[in-house]
Amino acid sequence: VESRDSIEDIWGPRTTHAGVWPARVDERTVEEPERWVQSACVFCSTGCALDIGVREGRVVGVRGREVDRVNKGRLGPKGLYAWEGNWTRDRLTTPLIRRNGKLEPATWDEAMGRVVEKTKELKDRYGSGSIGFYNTGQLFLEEYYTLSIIGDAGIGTSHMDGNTRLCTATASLALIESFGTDGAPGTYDDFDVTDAFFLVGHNMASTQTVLWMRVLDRLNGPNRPRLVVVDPRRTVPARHADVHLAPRPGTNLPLLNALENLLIERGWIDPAWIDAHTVGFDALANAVRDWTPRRAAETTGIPAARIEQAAEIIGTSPTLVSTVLQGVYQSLQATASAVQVNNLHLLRGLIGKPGATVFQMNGQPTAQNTREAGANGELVAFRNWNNPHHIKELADHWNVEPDRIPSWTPPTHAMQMFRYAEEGSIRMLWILCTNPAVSLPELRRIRKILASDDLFVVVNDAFPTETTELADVVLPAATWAEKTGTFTNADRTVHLSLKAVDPPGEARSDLDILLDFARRMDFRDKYGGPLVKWVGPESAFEHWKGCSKGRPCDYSGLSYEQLEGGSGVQWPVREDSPNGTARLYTDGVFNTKADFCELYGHDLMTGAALSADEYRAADPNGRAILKAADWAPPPEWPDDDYPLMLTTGRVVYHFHTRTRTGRAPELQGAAPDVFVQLSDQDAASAGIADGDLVEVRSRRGLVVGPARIGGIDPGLVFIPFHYGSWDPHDGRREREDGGPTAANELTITGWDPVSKQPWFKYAAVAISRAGDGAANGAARAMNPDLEAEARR
Ligand SMILES: Nc1nc2c(c(=O)[nH]1)N[C@H]1C(S)=C(S)[C@@H](COP(=O)(O)OP(=O)(O)OC[C@H]3O[C@@H](n4cnc5c(=O)[nH]c(N)nc54)[C@H](O)[C@@H]3O)O[C@H]1N2
Ligand SMILES: Nc1nc2c(c(=O)[nH]1)N[C@H]1C(S)=C(S)[C@@H](COP(=O)(O)OP(=O)(O)OC[C@H]3O[C@@H](n4cnc5c(=O)[nH]c(N)nc54)[C@H](O)[C@@H]3O)O[C@H]1N2
Ligand code: SF4
Ligand SMILES: [Mo]
Repeated sequence: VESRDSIEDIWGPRTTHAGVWPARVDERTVEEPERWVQSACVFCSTGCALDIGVREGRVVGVRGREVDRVNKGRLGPKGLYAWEGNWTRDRLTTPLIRRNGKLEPATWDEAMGRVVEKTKELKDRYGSGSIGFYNTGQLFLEEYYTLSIIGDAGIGTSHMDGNTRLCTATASLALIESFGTDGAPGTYDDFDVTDAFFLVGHNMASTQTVLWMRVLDRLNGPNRPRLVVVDPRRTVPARHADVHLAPRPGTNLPLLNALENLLIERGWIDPAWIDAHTVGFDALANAVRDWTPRRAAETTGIPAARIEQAAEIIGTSPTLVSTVLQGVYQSLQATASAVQVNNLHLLRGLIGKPGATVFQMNGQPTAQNTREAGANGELVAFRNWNNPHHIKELADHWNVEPDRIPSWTPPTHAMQMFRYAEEGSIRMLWILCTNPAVSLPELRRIRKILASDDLFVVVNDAFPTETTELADVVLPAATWAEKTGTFTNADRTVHLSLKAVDPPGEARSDLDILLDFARRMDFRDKYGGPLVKWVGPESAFEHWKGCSKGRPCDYSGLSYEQLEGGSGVQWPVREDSPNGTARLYTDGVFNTKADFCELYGHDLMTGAALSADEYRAADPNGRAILKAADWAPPPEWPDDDYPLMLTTGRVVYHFHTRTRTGRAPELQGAAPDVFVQLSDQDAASAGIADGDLVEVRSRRGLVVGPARIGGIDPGLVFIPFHYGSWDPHDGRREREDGGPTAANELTITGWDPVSKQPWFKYAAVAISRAGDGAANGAARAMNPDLEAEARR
């Protein structure tokens, strides 16, 4: 059964409305299911609820959950098709250990024995600081929580971070800098009633397809909201926009400063609200004063009149929903820019009210939980590692002495962890559920670090990847549908995902692997009992509830039982609010009290951290913080050798490094190959025709792929980052033409000073023609997303 073809028609038929989004159930099964098992989709942070169809112990389909508040039954292409990639023959089914240079099958006892032996040896000889954990935004809450207690109170290392550093570190920091703690202020229901959308560096049509359906239903329905889109490419949202602002990559900040300036100058602000609920207005007004539309136009390349049009919509719309994503987070001055979008809302008092909020959006399905559970380089449950009371509280909950929880230095961010590994002070890196040999910047360097004999690399993954190939021990992971746990989407909705089938071979859930590790390491609490007191997902969740109690991400009133059957529930869920909380900050009181906040904040220009004393001296005490920043020139500017700018991102049909979507036949068929998107002018001056092979070079490496001409401004090149060296579809290691295809061969080792998120969206490159298009059998449409839209 296929309720619709989501490859051809990505978003499906419209369901317009006058305030309440109707249901539409999308379903796809390849055989008739015997039973349906409740879950949610793990292919983006939208967090669509679905049921898994099971027959004879196999997954045979999915169906959107009509009762769920997030998607009301809808699913997009990845939701409907990607699950098929999970159960291919090449799943990892036994542990592997590297012997004489080769990965060979081993028993769990041997593999875990090796990991434990190495951990103990390094801890004894070099201390806890020789061990690092690099995790993900794709495990379950219970798994992150277990990882956190092991890293913090078990090993005692501050080297733990998630790939959320590449993804939503800026989202979390932008929320903390403005509102005091992490946590999305609004709810998706705001989409149904808002008067305007402002999408900043967010290609929602391709990356959160179901959320885009929700926008489309408004754009095509009564009371059409206005749409402003900031993206250097003519993406699908850009084509629907009332105003499309196409900045030069890396110039979000001057644009946003100019918008703030216009709001203030034209009086499109709410002085009484600003006065009652914020601090920092005067400094902000001062900082943006010189950013006239004309000056911003020079820096960004956007016509001044268009900036004024956008300001008028943003400044006068009665309500506004803004979304911010990788075009900001992975670009220059990431946190500084993301915070300016918060400021636009604060200037108008448009937050905590129906239809009025800012989404510092998430990307990965469970990125929120990495952050909540503190597996991302922050402290558990949005506690402040720099606040001794918070450390004490956590230590009490874990039955350990406070000094066992590392808080003598800031947690090490991922890019720094790889640096320490390069320098040799980190000697063991445990990588869980991420594929850094494709997803980190400057891959030649990353491969060298991971391949080094001085670094012991453990990798938990479900598939062989570019990263497992470089590991010393590979642990085969059970994945979605093969394990139970909870996860939380970008509007704080918690879903329960139940085990539907057994994992293949000897694969085990990451939770079981971590619990086994803790047992073998014999971690103890201060009374001599086991440090990790839970034995499975539900008991982990019960323990987490107590840990989160009283914090913003309060789960204390929630249970597995409550999550079964109906809709997901938005945290905080306290005993007195068992149905959860739609909006935060409805009373205009924010989480900025010095005793409560998650960090004391940073200087947005330099990243310098404020001390506790500095923060307390001017305790915002519940008011939101308006923070300003000025434009800083980019680290690398096009020159004669590298005259173009590269930006990277996604296409609708693939998820990241394609370990699953590359194995799902329909998705791989729809977007089989990397491409290099170029403007007509740049292609013509390099003598490149559509489909010709293009060589793209940066100071760090090279990529070869077919040209796709159009939809982008001159001077800019776009490459999707999905295509690593290993083609999961047919197991090829190399392209037929022999060229590397991973965009990250080209990107820079550099990061935002505040969030430490790397600059994936900015590098200087040169292009040249590398061969005839006809030689490339895979030549496809320029941009699969736009093509599908054109077909409708
Ligand atoms: N199909 C699909 N969906 C996904 C994913 C996937 O891999 N595939 N991954 C999920 C994850 S983890 C994430 S983080 C999200 C990411 O979702 P998005 O952020 O929407 O995706 P990207 O394509 O990385 O980047 C968005 C846009 O930023 C623009 N951009 C580049 N440079 C700049 C700039 O300087 N300024 C501005 N304003 N824009 C710029 C690019 O042209 C691009 O269209 O998607 C999630 N959903
Ligand atoms: N150039 C460029 N680079 C980027 C980006 C960009 O826009 N441009 N975006 C960045 C962003 S936002 C992100 S989120 C990252 C994503 O980068 P990665 O996290 O490296 O990408 P994935 O392919 O999602 O890797 C997840 C891995 O986990 C495995 N896996 C799946 N389920 C399980 C499980 O249950 N347990 C375990 N142990 N493993 C499992 C998968 O097989 C896969 O190998 O890429 C970043 N890199
Ligand atoms: S929008 Fe995201 S969560 Fe929803 S079906 Fe698509 S990939 Fe899955
Ligand atoms: Mo991401």
